[in-house]
Amino acid sequence: MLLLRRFEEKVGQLYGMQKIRGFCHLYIGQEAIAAGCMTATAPDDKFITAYRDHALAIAKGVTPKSCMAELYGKATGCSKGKGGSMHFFGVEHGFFGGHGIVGAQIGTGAGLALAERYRGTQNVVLCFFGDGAARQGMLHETFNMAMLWDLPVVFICENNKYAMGTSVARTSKTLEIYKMADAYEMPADTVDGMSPEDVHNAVTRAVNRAREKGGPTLLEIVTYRYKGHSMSDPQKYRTKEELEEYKTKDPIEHVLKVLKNDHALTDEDAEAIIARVKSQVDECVQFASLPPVMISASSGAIITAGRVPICSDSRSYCTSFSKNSFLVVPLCMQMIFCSRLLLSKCASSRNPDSSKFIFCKSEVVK
Ligand SMILES: Cc1ncc(C[n+]2csc(CCOP(=O)(O)OP(=O)(O)O)c2C)c(N)n1
Ligand SMILES: [Mg+2]
Repeated sequence: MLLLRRFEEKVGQLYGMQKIRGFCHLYIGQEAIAAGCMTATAPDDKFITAYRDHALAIAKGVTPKSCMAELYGKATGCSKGKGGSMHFFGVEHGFFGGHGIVGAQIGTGAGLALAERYRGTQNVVLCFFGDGAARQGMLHETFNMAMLWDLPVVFICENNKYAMGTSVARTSKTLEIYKMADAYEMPADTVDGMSPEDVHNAVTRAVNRAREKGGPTLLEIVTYRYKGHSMSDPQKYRTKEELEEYKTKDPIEHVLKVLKNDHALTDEDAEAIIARVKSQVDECVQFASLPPVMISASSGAIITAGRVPICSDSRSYCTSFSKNSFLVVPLCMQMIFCSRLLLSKCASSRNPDSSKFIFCKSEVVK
């Protein structure tokens, strides 16, 4: 949890320094969910989530260095620098994104569970979505089919109280989201998302049920994000008092107390952990700041280059190899590149000539 927190605090700083650009949604405050889900699942289980994906990717085993490099738009990033903050991927670690369309991953998550069932594995899919996504039609269609086919999936609604600036109360008569499972006779529970232990226990129960062919579960994990919806959120929809109230339940502080009181953690031990995490995050920044690299389109190998084309973020521009030429790539083209990344998982299927265009936020190295 401390690594997730410090990683994202650093991301916030780097964003302010314009080292990281584009859309960026922080998970700070919600770390107990990532921690409890990680400890309650096995490496072969799968995670899929929305755009608030940094912490869940790291919890699933995607390396923090490759995550930071992704934020910098580097080819060494977990999505080869083509996805950015919202589209982290690590299929080899069981992390299936990183999705920007609210609620879309609910159907895709059930599809992943269907694949596991089809292949006859014991693996379970954890499918994360927000309270806002719970209002999407996709949820209802998916719940129906997932129950009908007893799919091995745990639906996790991270209820952080707001969808952008809109509170749950302004969008639904049903304030307790877990009750939406009743219509499909799906087992459901509500969980304190500020307690990693509670998250662990509830997810363990749901995962066991899914492994034993008991079908899906809906868990509404009640949490809070300390930061705005994204980096450009004036947060006028909530009070400072509300925020401060949740900070008193901070999961990291809570675990620190438990470790000190019940597990003989000393102040020196705690300092050592904090120092280790700090240097780990510093190493991530150093790694992401390395000169840009490019990937060979024919072999997939990473080749360092004196100067590579750049793309400052998913909404802006991309430069070509030549020093002064400046190629504007529209968003639709970038989306095609991103979908190709998802389909092929790497750039190796591309025409060698297309290696001229690599999405990279770093500065041009002379
Ligand atoms: C289909 C669709 N509609 C609208 C948006 C714009 N949008 C982006 S994030 C968001 C709020 C989603 O809130 P929630 O599901 O609670 O997730 P949280 O941001 O709180 O993690 C909206 C409406 C979108 N990306 N996709
Ligand atoms: Mg929300």
